Amino acid sequence: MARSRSISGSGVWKYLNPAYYLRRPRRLALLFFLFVSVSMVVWDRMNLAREHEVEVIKLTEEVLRLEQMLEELRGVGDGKTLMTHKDVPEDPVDIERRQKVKEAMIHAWSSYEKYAWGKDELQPRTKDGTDSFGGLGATMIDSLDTLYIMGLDEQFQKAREWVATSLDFDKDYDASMFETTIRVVGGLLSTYDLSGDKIFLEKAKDIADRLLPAWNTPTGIPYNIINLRSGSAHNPSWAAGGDSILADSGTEQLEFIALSQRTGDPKYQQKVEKVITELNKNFPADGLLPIYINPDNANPSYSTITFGAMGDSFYEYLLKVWVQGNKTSEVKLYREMWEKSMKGLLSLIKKSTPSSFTYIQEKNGNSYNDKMDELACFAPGMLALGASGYGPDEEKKFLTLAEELAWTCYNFYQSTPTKLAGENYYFSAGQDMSVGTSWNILRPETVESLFYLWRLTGNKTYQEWGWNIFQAFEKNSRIESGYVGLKDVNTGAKDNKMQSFFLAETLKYLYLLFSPSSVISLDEWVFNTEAHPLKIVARNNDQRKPTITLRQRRFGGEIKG
Ligand code: DMJ
Repeated sequence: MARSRSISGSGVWKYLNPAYYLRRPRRLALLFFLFVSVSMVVWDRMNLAREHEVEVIKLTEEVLRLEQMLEELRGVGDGKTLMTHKDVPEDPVDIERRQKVKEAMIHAWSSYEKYAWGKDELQPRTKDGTDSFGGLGATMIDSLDTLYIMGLDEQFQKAREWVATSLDFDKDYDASMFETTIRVVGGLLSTYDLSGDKIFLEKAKDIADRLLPAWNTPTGIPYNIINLRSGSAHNPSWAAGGDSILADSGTEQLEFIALSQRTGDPKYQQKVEKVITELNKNFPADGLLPIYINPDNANPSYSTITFGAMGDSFYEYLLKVWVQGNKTSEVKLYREMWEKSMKGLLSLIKKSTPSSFTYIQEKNGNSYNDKMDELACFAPGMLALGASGYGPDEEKKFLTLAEELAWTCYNFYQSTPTKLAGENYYFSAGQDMSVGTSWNILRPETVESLFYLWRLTGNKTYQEWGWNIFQAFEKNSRIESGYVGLKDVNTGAKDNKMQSFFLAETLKYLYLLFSPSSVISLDEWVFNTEAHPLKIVARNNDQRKPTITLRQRRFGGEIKG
């Protein structure tokens, strides 16, 4: 009993009593010494851990740099180097940033591979996939050429196997012919042009043949929805009066002309060119068409005129078919129509107050709407690409306009707390821009324009802007299982979708923004609206023989021009 009292009573508790130590200075000194030693050890460990973290980051960067050097050496082995065409050595900052973008692609792709393999799109937060395009492997096909261009050989081969063995278009599914064309036909044709592998051409032909009945209308202006198995076609029920949508009907020309060139079968080209000749019959002097067109008589309905949703890529393709056709007399009509539309675009240009941001209005009848979609931010790139076809004065004017619009689009990003752009913006007197619909779904249009402006002006500012946007995606949209959009760019609240165009377009344009201009040179390639590069081929009236000579190249690192 006496022993137990001494442990629970004065025996242990006395050591916690300060008076005990005041009476024993030696013990106090010992205790102080112990406290200082332990603190120093803890502090030392924490410092060491921090130093290790820094070391690991440095090593990761070093690994990326060495990988890059290895790829350059492989390039030398192939008789190519990563020098630009002007033989200027690459800026090391570009190399580092390109690697960072490549790493982002690896993260996006491996998340898709892990959680949504073969599905149309990854839902990163629920870690599963969804078939938003009828189960056509949209992300797989949209990513093929990006993987190829970035030199991600293993990933590319695995995706190629899936295309060869599991991709099946025989589906009782009402597909959007626009989305199917730009993502699937475009993605497959681009990968065929890059790799020379015939499987991609066969698959492109298979899906294009299933889409062809959509053009069987009285005018040849297509219905926008088609059943992939039965070929029965119609327009979406929500479109005004059963009309066809302008962008959906005028954004198949590049892909179907390319398919005719590569197969030697003219039927694809004939269908899509008929649409343009039909629209040209009553093409207005300002080249601006409303977003709804009647497929029975080709009359435009009273509806919005816009360079944003549902109008945008019609104008883009007028220019790009001219580029694809080598800018020859055979494609003169496309350039003429495009130049008319650019007159119309000029009539929609306005400046905000107080900061003088240049923007493109929308129009309905005689009334103008001070609203601009982020989707319309493809326009600076288009203007820069088309400027060189004008004489010197017009060229300068359109290039200046492109640069001004790019500044506005960049500010769509810079003006929000997350530094990511909302879906559209309103302009009001004295207040410049304000976000309308506030989501961001990882769209590419602004970085697409920055890519064109960088390539065509050489101004490094556009690289800086692109890098800032990339960092905002990394900060807000990257999660452990992929990349997500934002429900609201003001709060940063996340959605649950990794859009396939993030891998097809956003990351590809960012990667090319930091690559030499000989990589997918704009003199040799034309990008479809989903960023799938198609090789520019001499146009030949005799479509019986393919006129394309493909570069068959073994895989050996990143593509180098
Ligand atoms: C893509 O599918 C294409 O760029 C299309 O032209 C517009 N919408 C998305 C990206 O925002």
